[in-house]
Amino acid sequence: MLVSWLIGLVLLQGSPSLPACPEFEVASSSLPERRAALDACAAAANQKPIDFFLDLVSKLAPHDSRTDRYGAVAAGWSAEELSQEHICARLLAILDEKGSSASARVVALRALHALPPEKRPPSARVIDQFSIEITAVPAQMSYDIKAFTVSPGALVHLTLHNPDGLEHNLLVVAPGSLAEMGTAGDRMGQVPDGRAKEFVPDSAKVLSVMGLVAPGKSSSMWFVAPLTPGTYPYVCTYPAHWRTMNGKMKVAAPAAAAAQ
Ligand SMILES: [Cu+2]
Repeated sequence: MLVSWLIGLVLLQGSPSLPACPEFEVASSSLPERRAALDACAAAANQKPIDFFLDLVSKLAPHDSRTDRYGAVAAGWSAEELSQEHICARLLAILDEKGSSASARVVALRALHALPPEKRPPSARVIDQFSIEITAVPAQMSYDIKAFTVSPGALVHLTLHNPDGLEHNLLVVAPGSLAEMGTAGDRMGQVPDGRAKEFVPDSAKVLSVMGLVAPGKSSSMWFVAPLTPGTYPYVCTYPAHWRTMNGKMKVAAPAAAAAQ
């Protein structure tokens, strides 16, 4: 524990604007282990754990692979701490800030969602959460669900089950960009680091990312639905899969969704 304190202290002193907490980032850590590491790093930085945590959150890159783990930590925080006025203000700033990454926004929204509605700031009192499970149909190169509808800005929890014999991923992409992102995935099959990048194109048109799911496994991701209504394709960009392995996420206000 002392070592992790010292590492955190050294790293913090080396780059005061960029908090770091190596023990917190260990992928295999359990939630209690993660919280203990975070508490130690925050103490070393002379900060309250939740403030230290929000500093880390604000640094999350778009489609950061740690997003779900950060979100689980956020959702596990006590209502007393999360509902403090300055914490709510910070969470709302991360949500609203144009410069915040998609990953930072989803962690902030999960923290607000963890609060009972009456303890949320008024502008976040109603948070629409939508859960969906999609299965890769064995030997069909397709998802079992071809379309679903969410409301703008909803907190979405999407699980992908893969009982197929091949790996698959699932990306939510910008309206009209299915073929462009699909062919970009195809090209990644021909470059050395394509697989290391899990065939995820480096493009602003990629809105949400679930990396490769191995045969027989399931994985899930959280994301915030776009605010702009429209039809957002979801697609597997493993080379040669995209033409049949895709679907449509419709973003529509609740009244419009009910009328569909
Ligand atoms: Cu696939």
